[in-house]
Amino acid sequence: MTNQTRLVQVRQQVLKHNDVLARAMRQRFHDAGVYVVSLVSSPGAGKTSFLEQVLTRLRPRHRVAALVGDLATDNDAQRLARSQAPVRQISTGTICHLEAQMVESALDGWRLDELDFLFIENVGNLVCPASYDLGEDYRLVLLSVTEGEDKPLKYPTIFNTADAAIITKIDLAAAVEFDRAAAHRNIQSVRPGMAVFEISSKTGQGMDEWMNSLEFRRREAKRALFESPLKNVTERP
Ligand SMILES: Nc1nc2c(ncn2[C@@H]2O[C@H](COP(=O)(O)OP(=O)(O)OP(=O)(O)O)[C@@H](O)[C@H]2O)c(=O)[nH]1
Ligand SMILES: [Mg+2]
Repeated sequence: MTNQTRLVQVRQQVLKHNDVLARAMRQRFHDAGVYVVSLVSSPGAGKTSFLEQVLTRLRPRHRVAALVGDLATDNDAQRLARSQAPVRQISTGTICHLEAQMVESALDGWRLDELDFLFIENVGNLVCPASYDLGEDYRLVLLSVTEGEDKPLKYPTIFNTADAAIITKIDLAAAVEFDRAAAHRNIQSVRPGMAVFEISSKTGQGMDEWMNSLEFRRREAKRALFESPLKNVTERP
């Protein structure tokens, strides 16, 4: 057996182990009635800024909490905690993505049945997080206008594993000559029919529409579980 073959086998075992745990966690989330949303993007695309807005807007009406992953620092957890929601930082050290096991450990001691929404901000990376199911109901991929319209074409896997895309920093679109039509075309060519939202965490543009869509999705997910509980456990493609 070559070293290459062994490496591939170990990687497959790690991914399989992650999938099994993620599946169990998805069931646990559904049983507790908490709707779980994860966020993936390149570093600095605006995940934490967006989540600060989302947590602050949801808090008056819903019970919300967040986990946030980074290689180092608890900067993002401190920022998110300003919303008054419970927040925990996951420090991954040298690992470029979150894994189901890390999420499970970070949830230790939290009563999931006392939450309506749990948000998980992944490590900023457009490659590694794509392979790791975290048991979430809804995965968002964020793309900022400053990154270039071609990112969906260059990193198709992360767009393929997400349920919706958010174009962030739309307030900067004109300054960086963002080609809106090209960005939408590229997203749709990778993932036809994908829902796409344009938002600015600075001005609030597009936030109302996105919040309405999130609440609608949660209601629909609850209704689907109620009508067909056997469909409870699903896997991320
Ligand atoms: N103009 C503008 N700037 C933004 C917006 N959203 C985020 N930023 C800025 O972009 C930078 C990165 O934002 P973060 O929210 O930290 O991005 P992130 O994706 O959480 O970054 P990592 O967790 O390090 O991957 C910060 O300087 C933000 O102030 C936006 O909507 N408009
Ligand atoms: Mg962040």
